[in-house]
Amino acid sequence: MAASPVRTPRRKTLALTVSTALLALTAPAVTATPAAATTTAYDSTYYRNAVGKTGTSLKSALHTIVSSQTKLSYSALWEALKVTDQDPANSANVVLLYSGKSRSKSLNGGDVGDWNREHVWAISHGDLTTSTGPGTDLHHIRPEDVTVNSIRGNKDFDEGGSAVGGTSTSYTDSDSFEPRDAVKGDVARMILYMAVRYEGDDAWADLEPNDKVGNGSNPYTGRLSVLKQWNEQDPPDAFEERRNQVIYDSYQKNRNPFIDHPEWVEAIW
Ligand SMILES: [Ca+2]
Ligand SMILES: [Ca+2]
Repeated sequence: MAASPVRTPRRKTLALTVSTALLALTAPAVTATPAAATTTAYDSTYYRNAVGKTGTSLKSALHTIVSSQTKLSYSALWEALKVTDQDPANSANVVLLYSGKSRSKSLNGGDVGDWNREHVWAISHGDLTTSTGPGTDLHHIRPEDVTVNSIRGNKDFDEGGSAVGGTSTSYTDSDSFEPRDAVKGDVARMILYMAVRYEGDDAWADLEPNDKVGNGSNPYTGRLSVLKQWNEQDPPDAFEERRNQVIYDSYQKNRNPFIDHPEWVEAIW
């Protein structure tokens, strides 16, 4: 990794604090703006048993909804990722999650310079394996440069560290990884999808977020307070929404509820 500036956590910037304070002088009860309530075309159909609920009742309803799905094999992920993560500006390429680079679809593999299958919920956190199940769930698997994927390893997500070689905007330190700003919310929504989808009522571990880093092989991923912040600062964009739709229409027949309704993150956690 090249020498690079060390970045310190910036969970709340001075600028935000000052501007909030100034706003407080001129307007009553101004607080950090949570993700706005949204309505989608699926509210009266796919989400009809979840709309209006909060807390564990919402989480339970969403678990039932998203658990009805088609499952892919590990090998089938290669071709699926070429569709779900296609570069909108170049249909011969995929966009790599953490580096943001556009790379030829044909460079899938395990050599330096290739892209491979990054498990955003790290395989070791709850022993996902690559058998059909959470370890092959397309909702949290993204193309990434082989070397960058290896640097992320099984680290939890948090802010801070040094710039990751091969990317200009992702950071890492000894126990955590910070994705580039444009995908911070994507990462948060993928982790929280996994928490709702996998509740320990099948052959797999009950996956849950917590507010720690260094979770190792435990079925947890952190840091929840940071993921919640990322969900708000990076709302779903056209790329993420298209991806959710393609997975629903063409592969798994289930949706990531937090892409459709980012405000459900706060409603549950
Ligand atoms: Ca994003
Ligand atoms: Ca769970």
